[in-house]
Amino acid sequence: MGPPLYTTEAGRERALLIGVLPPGRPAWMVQDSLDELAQLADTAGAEVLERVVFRQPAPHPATFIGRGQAERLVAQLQERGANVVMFDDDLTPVQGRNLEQALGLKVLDRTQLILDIFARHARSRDGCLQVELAQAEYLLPRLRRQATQFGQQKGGIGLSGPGERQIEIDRRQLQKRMVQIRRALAAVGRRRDELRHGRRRQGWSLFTLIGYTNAGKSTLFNQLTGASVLADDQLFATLDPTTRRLRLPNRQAALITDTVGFIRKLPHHLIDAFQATLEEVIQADVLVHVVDAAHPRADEQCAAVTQVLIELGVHEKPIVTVLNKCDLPGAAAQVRRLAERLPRAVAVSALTGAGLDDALHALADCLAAASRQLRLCVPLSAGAFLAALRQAARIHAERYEADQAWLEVSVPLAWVSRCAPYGLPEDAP
Ligand SMILES: Nc1nc2c(ncn2[C@@H]2O[C@H](COP(=O)(O)OP(=O)(O)OP(=O)(O)O)[C@@H](O)[C@H]2O)c(=O)[nH]1
Ligand SMILES: [Mg+2]
Repeated sequence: MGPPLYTTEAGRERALLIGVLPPGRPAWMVQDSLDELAQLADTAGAEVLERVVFRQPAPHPATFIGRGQAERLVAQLQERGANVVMFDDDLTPVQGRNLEQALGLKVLDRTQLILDIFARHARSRDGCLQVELAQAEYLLPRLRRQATQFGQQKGGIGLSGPGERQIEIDRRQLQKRMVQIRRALAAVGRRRDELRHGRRRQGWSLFTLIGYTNAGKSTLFNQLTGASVLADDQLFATLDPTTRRLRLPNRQAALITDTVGFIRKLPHHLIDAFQATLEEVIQADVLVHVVDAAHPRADEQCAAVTQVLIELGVHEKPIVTVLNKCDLPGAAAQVRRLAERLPRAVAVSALTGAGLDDALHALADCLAAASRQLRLCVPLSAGAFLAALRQAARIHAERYEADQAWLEVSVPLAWVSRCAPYGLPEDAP
């Protein structure tokens, strides 16, 4: 792939963070969101100099903050020696352009910051392509702003001139590139589909880890599977889904997938860009919701995750809640409260390993609840089927005769159709 379309310069940015608080709302709401923005800025390599909160009822359509506020901000920026301003909310292309002109330096919004982190963390070809597409979608309506930044001042608003023609060419190049990326991603998607169908044919059950970014999904994944996926105190350390085998306490073999984390105010086209993660979520037999139980805003984070699940139409899937980071002070009180209102909650520390056995039992129980009990009569000549069945199913009873086996099993829902030829009449659908 080509160079990233848009990146910020790491390490050299000195940032002022801007949040907006509507009157009547408690101050913690914006502070909390700014905490997260500061963490995003830090992950992107910027130094946070100061936070500024403006109180105003609604964003100004042209400049987001009021003109008077913008003027005061210029003075503050100069005083602090900032070279970038980061807004906690998304800016329209017009607001971004006007603000850059009014403030005289680089203006980023939350989406740009997240995109930048995604660009830094993407490793697989698939992940890189998806980030590039999300960047292009973000950039397209903002090309004029980019072009003026690069000194093509002639094509002002509503004028046509050499600058404007340049923008047209850039736009066409960008659109061409987007078509190429979509084509490449479709091919990758087909390959993933084949892989998944292969897994399904073999009857593997799938657990998919989901949760707010930094909740400890990768740490838990590594503990459960012995993998060594990067787990880091950064937001969006994981971008590419990874799948490994998982052995449950009842010896049933299953698969578990680690995925990209969710975050509040995640713009929709960014979610769409992470097709691979979405597919893993949609295909899962059981979702494993990992929660940072020591986080002061654990409730809001859970709500944000639930909201994404609703948007994806998968909130009715079987779900196990893993209340993580129980080794940290402050977790205990929250665990009790969260456990009361979240489905099938278990408390663990993925770091120390405490509670992991309970978690595995909870996964097995949930899968069992998501499976069907069948009575089968299988000819011994179907040896391959029997061997695969033993891997995928829980066997409650079995009896062998000269040329056939009688079995009572629990199979994942994905296995029901595969077992149909051997089902005894009362199990027939
Ligand atoms: N104290 C403590 N820290 C933990 C625990 N689990 C994870 N962490 C830490 O939390 C941070 C984030 O962990 P990750 O496993 O990378 O979290 P993630 O959910 O995969 O994060 P993203 O991939 O960025 O969305 C790391 O610094 C981990 O060491 C835990 O049980 N206790
Ligand atoms: Mg991770």
